[in-house]
Amino acid sequence: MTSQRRFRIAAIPADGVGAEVVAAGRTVLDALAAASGGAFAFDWTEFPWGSDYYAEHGVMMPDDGLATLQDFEAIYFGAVGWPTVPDHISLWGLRLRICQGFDQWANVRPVHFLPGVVSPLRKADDTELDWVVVRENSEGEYAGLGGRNLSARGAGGEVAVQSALFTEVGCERIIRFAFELARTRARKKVSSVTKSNAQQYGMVLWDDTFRRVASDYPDVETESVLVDAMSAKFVLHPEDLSVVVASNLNADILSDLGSALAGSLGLAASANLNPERRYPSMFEPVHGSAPDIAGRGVCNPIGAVGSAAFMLDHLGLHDEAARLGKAIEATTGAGVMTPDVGGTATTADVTQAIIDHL
Ligand code: GGG
Repeated sequence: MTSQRRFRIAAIPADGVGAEVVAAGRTVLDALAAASGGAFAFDWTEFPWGSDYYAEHGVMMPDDGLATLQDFEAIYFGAVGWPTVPDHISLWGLRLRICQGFDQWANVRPVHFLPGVVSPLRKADDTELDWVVVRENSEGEYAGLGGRNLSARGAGGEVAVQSALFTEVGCERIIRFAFELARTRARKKVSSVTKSNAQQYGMVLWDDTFRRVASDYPDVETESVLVDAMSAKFVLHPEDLSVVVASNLNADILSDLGSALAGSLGLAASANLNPERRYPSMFEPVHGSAPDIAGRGVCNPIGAVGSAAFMLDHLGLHDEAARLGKAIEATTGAGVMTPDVGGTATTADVTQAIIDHL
């Protein structure tokens, strides 16, 4: 008799639609586990951290939160941000604290075009569009360096400095990650994105590191593109993209653009990886907490369910991850879609349809 594999997963729905999409993802994963005939199961522990927790405790998560999470094999996250808490406090108090505390330095955000979804980019004669944004997730513009001089407050003379941190180690590891990923793809190409004409220190270090690392991958095509030009390329020549690697801020913006071009932010999945596996990795939809539709049962669960497929891959359940990816495609292909992508289905309808297609 083979023994059952049990995976300890920390669920952090956090704010707004986070609760709805994490519930959807958990339902789908539990259905997959049930269909495995007992081969594997998930042991979920849910943490009530987020903006409501902040209202009660004055912090987004407890001081020993990272120590608590360290014992889990993965973290399944919803979304952070709510109008009652300043965005920089909620983001730094939860999502960035986990990403940086657990050195989840690689944030993988595919731009995936699903069957049946109307996209501003897809034309009738299009070849497959499909690329991945690889986001440096530990430093760059989100290093949290800087300060505000409040001494002149009220007189219109306040000064704030926000620095970006670029280390050669940080640049090299994310660029190598992008090259390794490119080698697994049909189109072996890495596009590196900076604004090094204007940001002449950190981003020139990034460009220099990119050139040096690229010489180890002669089988992979390369290009270095400024972020403004890359934004235009996303819209005008997406067929020329495969792996796009960029700093924390640039990739954050580009991945939202990519998700919108693929049809909706609600579709986009992501993985925050600690590739060395010293710490748990975290899987979350790209979208935020969407206060305008939270609690109405109409948010799109596909970004979160796609992130659950990433988590399955990370846990070694590769066949199940592929099966879940196909079930998502079958669901949108059959026209079962939430209003953000032109459908009339509810979150629960889409979740059930994915389960039915497993
Ligand atoms: N699920 C992703 C999420 O909650 N995003 C909210 C947000 O503000 N993110 C900023 C970031 O990705 O750094």
